[in-house]
Amino acid sequence: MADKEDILNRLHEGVVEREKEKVEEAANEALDEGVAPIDAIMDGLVSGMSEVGEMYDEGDVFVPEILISSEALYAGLDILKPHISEEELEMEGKIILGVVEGDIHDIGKNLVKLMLDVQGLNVVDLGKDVEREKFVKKFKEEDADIIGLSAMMTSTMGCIQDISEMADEEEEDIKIIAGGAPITAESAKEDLNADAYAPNATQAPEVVKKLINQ
Ligand code: B1M
Repeated sequence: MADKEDILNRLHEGVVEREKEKVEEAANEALDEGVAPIDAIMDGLVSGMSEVGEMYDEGDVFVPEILISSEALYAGLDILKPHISEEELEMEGKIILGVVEGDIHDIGKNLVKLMLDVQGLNVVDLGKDVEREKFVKKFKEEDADIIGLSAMMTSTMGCIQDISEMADEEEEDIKIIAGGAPITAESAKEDLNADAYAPNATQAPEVVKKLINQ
């Protein structure tokens, strides 16, 4: 019988080594052995993808390898996601979520979506490379509570400030949470004029909850 650490390691390695079947096998084993799906996702799959990110930065892997790693990650997610406990559904509210214009990095946003989804929040996912104007427009159409913006490049994070300015022009108080690798808590508030920031998908639900209740 495999222990939790061994299963998490295999999920991590499967993503790093781009072995979809290894990930699928370990994900099924995680369910059989009672490993919490959220732990398997965050401490196995996401931790593996973080290592792939570092390898890319070091020039050890390139774009095609990254895409195969992310396919392995999604294969694991497909198995684990339906088993996340219903008891975790404790949030109320609606968020308009998307990756900003010019940016197609959506793995992080999809994980944030997953974490909000499983806690019961109504997530309207606009996808990636979303035109600036669309966020506020959808917010009004959907009568949402907040907007969530993800940006992964220094060249695209400025969109958050543009969207925030558009939100300020509206009569109602539109709150924005921002996240993504080049953003810090400080830059989110001071440079991009966001109301809140979450460093990762695990912490996002708590920050979103606070923002909705403000
Ligand atoms: Co690109 N890429 N990429 N890339 N890519 C980065 C981001 C880069 C840092 C790599 C590098 O050069 N070192 C760099 C940006 C440099 C910069 O501006 N600072 C870069 C570049 C330059 C590019 C291209 C321009 C390359 C090229 O074509 N020359 C191109 C851009 C295309 C475009 O967007 N227009 C490009 C393309 C790609 C791929 C398509 C190959 C692929 C994306 C696949 C996809 O997402 N579907 C890709 C990838 C995978 C990466 C790296 C390797 C990994 C990103 C990732 O998925 N991380 C990345 C290097 C790195 O990060 N070390 C890199 C794993 C993910 C789980 O983490 O996305 O940070 P992350 O999300 C976290 C948190 O940030 C947070 O929670 C998430 C989960 O915990 N978070 C939020 C994210 N959004 C949030 C929102 C919130 C709250 C928290 O509230 C709303």
